[in-house]
Amino acid sequence: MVHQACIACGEKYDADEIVYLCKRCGDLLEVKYDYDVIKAKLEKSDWQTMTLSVWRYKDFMPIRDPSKIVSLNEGGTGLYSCQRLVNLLGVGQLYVKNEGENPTGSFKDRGMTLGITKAVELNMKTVICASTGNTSASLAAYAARAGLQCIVLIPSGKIAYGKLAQAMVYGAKVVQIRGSFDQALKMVLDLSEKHREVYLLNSINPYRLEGQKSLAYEICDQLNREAPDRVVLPVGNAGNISALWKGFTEFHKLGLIDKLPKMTGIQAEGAAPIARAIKNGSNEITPIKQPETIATAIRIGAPVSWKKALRAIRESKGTAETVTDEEILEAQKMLARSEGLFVEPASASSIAGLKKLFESGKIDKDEVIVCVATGHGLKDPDIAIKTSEKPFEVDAEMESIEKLLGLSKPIPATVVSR
Ligand code: AN7
Repeated sequence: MVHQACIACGEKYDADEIVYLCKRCGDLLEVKYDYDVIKAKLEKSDWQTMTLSVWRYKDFMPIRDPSKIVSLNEGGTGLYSCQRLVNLLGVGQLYVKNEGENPTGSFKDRGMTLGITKAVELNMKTVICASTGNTSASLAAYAARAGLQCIVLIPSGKIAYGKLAQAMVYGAKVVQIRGSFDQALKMVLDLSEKHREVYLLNSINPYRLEGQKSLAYEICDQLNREAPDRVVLPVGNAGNISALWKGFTEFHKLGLIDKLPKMTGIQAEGAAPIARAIKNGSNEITPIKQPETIATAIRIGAPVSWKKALRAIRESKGTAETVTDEEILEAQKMLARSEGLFVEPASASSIAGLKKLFESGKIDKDEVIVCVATGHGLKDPDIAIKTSEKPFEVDAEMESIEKLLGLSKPIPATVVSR
């Protein structure tokens, strides 16, 4: 039977109980399955012939009625082999999973298609989240798709414009909090516990992570049913690294892959409580009061899923690293210019972290690595414009353009070779 359980004390909760933290000990919950039941379902299922998408994996998901799924065609994103980047970095083998291809431009859509489907199953009419941007954009879209009211709390003045535009145009009630993301998250949690008619869809809600685990399944399927040696991804609130690890371990338990990847989390230097705990060998994190980074998506000082993330990193024998804003911006350009993949700064931190870990000898040359590019570059156009060369401006005359391009001496047509 599908149910929810506390990750610390094991207390069980019904799959349909609306509960965000364990009532006994206050820790996080996770969704639990009987894997023999899933195995039996898979034997009768046509999932392996379906196109790659979140819902190819519906037999692995905690939903009752597939006809009620709220979808915008999420998942099925490209896994790009990046040879030019390999040459630049010197690493063995590298793929980038481009989550910017999702309907609202980030991996959050994987969690929201499931989270909103669950909200509809539970007959909820209003959904809420706190967000550094992408969660709010995604929730607003899926709420609109399902006809639900949506409220989003964002730290005022500190989210990327593309994301704000999305939340606004999808019709969410957008509330800017004069404070940090961490304060906004505390507020939506308290609010949804007090007002039970408001359903919380931050990643503290374990159903969100069930959707996001599909990212791990897809990576394995795209690598012909094999896990990579290592997965490198940005860590903010730490839901995604927890979700991916759950996905990989489930595929492993079900006998679909025979090894597990090393989970490698990257944080921005000014917002790195998890990376610090890993480096210090600590079992706790020390929250950061005023997190700072240009990668606003991961400007988070008190990651809610820290305990799940530390477990994922340690159980998988992975690691964590911090990167500076400068390194993030350099990686963003490098990925765009070497592979044609334009990702937002938070996403580029995975490339920056990979570079750093490889250069310091912490990643081996023979590893097959997947970097998760979590969100599209157009989410934050201001940064890209600020850090790139300015466009040239000339008069609308052939001569001016030729001069600018250094094309002043025409080559006779006959000697132009192809
Ligand atoms: C592009 O939107 O937390 O470690 O509120 O937007 O699962 O939090 C965004 C997070 C990485 C970190 N990359 O993922 C939010 C929010 C991008 C992101 C992360 C986020 P988690």
